[in-house]
Amino acid sequence: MLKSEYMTEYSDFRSDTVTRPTEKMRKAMAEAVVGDDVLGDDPTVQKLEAMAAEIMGKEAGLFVPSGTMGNAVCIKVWTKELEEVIVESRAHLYNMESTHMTFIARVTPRPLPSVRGAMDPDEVERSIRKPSVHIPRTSLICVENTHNNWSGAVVPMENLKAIREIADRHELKVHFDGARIFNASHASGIAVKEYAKIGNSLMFCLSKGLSAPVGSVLVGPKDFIEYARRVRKALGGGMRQVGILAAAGIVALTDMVDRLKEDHERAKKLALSIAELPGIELNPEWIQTNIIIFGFDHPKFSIPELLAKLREHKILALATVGGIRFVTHKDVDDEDIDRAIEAFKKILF
Ligand code: TLP
Repeated sequence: MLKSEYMTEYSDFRSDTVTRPTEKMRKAMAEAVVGDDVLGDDPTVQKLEAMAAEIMGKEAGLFVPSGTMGNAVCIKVWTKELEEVIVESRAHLYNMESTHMTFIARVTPRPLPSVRGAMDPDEVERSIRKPSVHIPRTSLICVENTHNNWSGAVVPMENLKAIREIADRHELKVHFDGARIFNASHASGIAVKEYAKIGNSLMFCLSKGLSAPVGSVLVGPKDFIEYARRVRKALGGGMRQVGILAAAGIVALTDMVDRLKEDHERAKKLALSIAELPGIELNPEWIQTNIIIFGFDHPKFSIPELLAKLREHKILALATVGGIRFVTHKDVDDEDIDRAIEAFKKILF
């Protein structure tokens, strides 16, 4: 454990965003060759962007400070005012990104229900607006995989392909929120490149399970990325010697992808161990990746009370859409899982 790390007495299941950079990342950051990236001079950023584009099978990449900015930039590039975006009703970019769809892109969302993140393709097609002076024009469909607020569900490829076909038939764009696309790929065995084909653009995060300290990457066609670069600048996301951060991102893509399966195994173990406890509403079969969300209905404790009790046992988790969320990641190991299971048992029995 590095001296600069803190809160290590807690088992922190709040998010995979809490992961600290590895020692190899810190070393790569210290040694990174950097330049002014706004002037196009940072070779480490360029290396990361090219690497991301190659991995995802797209023409170009763009390093952005956060997943939220990445999604905001993509929606802004693909849409214009008086347009509408079809989005799954629990999607992160619709619910948890401070309304950038209306605030920045100035378009309206059209939220649709789903079965664990998979929207009904017929309903997607029916929701595409017919041209009229009275109503917005549909221009974009957004998909998310894995689906955070559906407990890290892997949205089936057939469903994504059906949505892509509809988009093609109606000449619409698709933006793919792939914040945790590597988790989806591990769980399904489908290559990230195959998922990336669904989206005209895809955003993925380096700072979640992949453990980089900061950053996400957009990938897409060259002209899209050129315009996205201008939008990023307009939003204040032009960063200077940012190769320092990109260096950690390169280590994330090189070293941290394969270990995600450990996070999935630990999440499954935790889910199976707590599913039967009093008050917990959880189907462990739904846990496919590193996110566990469960409902909680107990005669003695509310959700905030359970979270406070868990905290007394040095276990951190968060309340979210649909209940309580536990996320597994590099910085929780088997001992942390056992500690969480013990704490649940002590509190709920
Ligand atoms: N998710 C975070 C929080 O915002 C809730 C988390 O802890 O899970 N897309 C998806 C699917 C996400 O889960 C997130 C972050 C984002 C986009 C935004 O990424 P950041 O946090 O880098 O802006």
